[in-house]
Amino acid sequence: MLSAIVVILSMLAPSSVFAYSGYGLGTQQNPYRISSCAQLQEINNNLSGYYILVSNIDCTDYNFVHLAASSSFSGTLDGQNHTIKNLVIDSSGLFYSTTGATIKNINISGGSTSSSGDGGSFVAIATDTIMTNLHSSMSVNGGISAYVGGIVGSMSGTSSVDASSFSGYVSGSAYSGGIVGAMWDSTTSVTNSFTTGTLHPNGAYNGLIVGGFFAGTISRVYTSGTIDNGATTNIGGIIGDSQASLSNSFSAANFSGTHSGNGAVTAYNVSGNYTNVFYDKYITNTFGMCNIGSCTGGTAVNVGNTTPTYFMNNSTNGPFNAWDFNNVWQTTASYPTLRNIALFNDPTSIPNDGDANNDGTPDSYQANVLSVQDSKGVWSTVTIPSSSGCSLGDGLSTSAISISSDKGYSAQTNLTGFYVYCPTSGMTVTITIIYDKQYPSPLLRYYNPNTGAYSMINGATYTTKTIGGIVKTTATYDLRDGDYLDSDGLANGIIKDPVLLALAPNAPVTGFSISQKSSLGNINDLVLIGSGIVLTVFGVRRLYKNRA
Ligand SMILES: [Ca+2]
Ligand SMILES: [Ca+2]
Repeated sequence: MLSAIVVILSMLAPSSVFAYSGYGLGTQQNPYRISSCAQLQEINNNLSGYYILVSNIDCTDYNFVHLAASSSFSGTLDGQNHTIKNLVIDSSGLFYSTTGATIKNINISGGSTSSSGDGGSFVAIATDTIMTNLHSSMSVNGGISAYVGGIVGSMSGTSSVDASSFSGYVSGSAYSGGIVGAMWDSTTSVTNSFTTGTLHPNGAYNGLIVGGFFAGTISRVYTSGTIDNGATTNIGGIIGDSQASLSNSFSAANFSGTHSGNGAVTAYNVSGNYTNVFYDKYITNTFGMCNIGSCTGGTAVNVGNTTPTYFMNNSTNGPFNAWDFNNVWQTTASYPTLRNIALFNDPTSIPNDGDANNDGTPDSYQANVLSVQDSKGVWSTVTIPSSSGCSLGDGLSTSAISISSDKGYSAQTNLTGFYVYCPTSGMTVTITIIYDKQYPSPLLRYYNPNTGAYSMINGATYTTKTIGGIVKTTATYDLRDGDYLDSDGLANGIIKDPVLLALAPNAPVTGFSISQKSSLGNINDLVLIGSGIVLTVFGVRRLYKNRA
């Protein structure tokens, strides 16, 4: 009897443990969708879940408490190239402890944390954790703590940092660094990463990439950052205490102020070895490659300021001959940068300078605002009330549907396919779509991808709004999860809605429609074909007019 009760309770447990405020089941297929600082904080409620950021997040005025304080995070946090702005964390970093976790594709802009032990923007203590495409300009104030890093404090097991950068401020005592405080195991690595930020050492054996390099691999890294406290000695441009392998890297560390007893590459070379390593002799204050211990395998360039641009706008000088400039790095007028950093930039073409719904907040910070450009070049901005708790996603490229013509109607736009993700099933959400110009007598049509049929959207209302000096048509209607406008037909928390704007029958034809069904799976493909037809028709008409 007792064992039966235990079995029943354990079956109930997974769904009753954590009621997430947004959409998601915490699986890779249905990850928890995070669009606010409060939801970021909710990671603490399920430390093995799969999480994604679905918009940028502004954490201004939110008192964030570091995650995974008492047990490790073992899940996945994928920022999907979104930024977390002004994240102020009580201590340690976003996560205190991670084991077997994956953290990727996140930019932390501004904000701060402090630590009284291991600390880092993302993780204080990382075990067997994969960290990729992470960037931070946070202030990580370790003060007199050891093992503080711009990205991560301590790394052990198979932990790795790849394709990441730090441009903030980090302070710590011994074994602190711009990317990592300390690397403990031979299976740890830091690759394809750089620092431009400031390291404020309050003790010895700090480096602008890694403080305590006790084991592991560092390759294809550089620093052009600043070490701003000359009162401490035994600071390295790249590494504080080196006991492992550094290759294909360079130091242009700026020792700001008066310094003595430091190393251009390494402070204390215990047993480190170096391959294809370079340092700017002039910028690094004419320090030797290492301060304590002998080291070989490094090349001094720009001696006496004779080649100040050796590392700039260049992809062939050593160590760049071992870097991937096709996929990972790109040259700039100055030092190289990572290609993935540009992925965090807002698209420049969103209407009204990125605030298409004209509420004063950049849409990139609003999961309830989504702009989609169809292949006619027409922008549709879908908005839902933020109070709904739902978030929007672009469904165009993932819908496996075919398109047929909307007979009797002339399409003014191509399909706008979007998904609404809601915290509970069966919700009704009010949709407002802002089109980028004014249309006379507009009608909103729903396309059913399952039957290929179009239908009128019942109860839709139309008005105009002037945004950025342009008069725009808007359409508003209610959408219920599982109802006739939801293409999946299920009350399941997701609403899939392909719609288009059309003119009534017999209205002047100013657009086009696709005249036959296709089995192609991607609307974009079809729409591109349609655009080609339109261009051809227009071209013929113009030619005809010119001749006439
Ligand atoms: Ca906005
Ligand atoms: Ca549904």
